[in-house]
Amino acid sequence: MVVFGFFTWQRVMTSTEVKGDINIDVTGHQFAWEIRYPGTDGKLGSTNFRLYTAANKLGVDFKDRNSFDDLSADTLVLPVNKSIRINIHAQDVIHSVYMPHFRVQLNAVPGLPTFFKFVPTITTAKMKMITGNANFEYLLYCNKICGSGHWNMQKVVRVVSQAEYQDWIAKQKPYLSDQLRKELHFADSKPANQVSASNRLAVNN
Ligand SMILES: [Cu+2]
Repeated sequence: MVVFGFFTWQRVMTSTEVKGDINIDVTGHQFAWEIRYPGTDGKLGSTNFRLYTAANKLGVDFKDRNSFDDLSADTLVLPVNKSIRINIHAQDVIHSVYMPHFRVQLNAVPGLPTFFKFVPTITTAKMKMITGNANFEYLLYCNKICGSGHWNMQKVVRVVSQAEYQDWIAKQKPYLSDQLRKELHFADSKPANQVSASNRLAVNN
């Protein structure tokens, strides 16, 4: 059973059918999920737990240029029929990403990033019609009893059309907040995209 299980798991996890058009980081900590989307480059910047501060909760490394346009989101919004790759991280204890409607559940283990790829095929709006429940929402829970605030680890997951997704993503806040910019001693008056790459590295060093 272990051998069959191993090969089945390998097949699921290395499947090329689901490419992962959109890479999203979901990080669990006591007691919330943090969601990070890539910016227009489609790439998430790397992270390093040593860089963790109050303003840089995920320890995003700004020596990696891919980090500069990353976005912070409060809701997991997914375009319908696109392949999604959820990168799963934990910062303190073991949490578990659990999205029952999508049959997705995977542990979030500190120091051991995992991922799951899937394609949402039914929008939230359509599910409202199918279920006859005008308040229907897909949800992301934590499925590990990870502490006293465990019950609070819940996020809304919204599956929308491509157009709605574009609209939504354009409104999300940059992960590189004003506070974080100050912490990293980036030039206060200029947005990151106007600071040259060499400057960015220089001020970061
Ligand atoms: Cu948890």
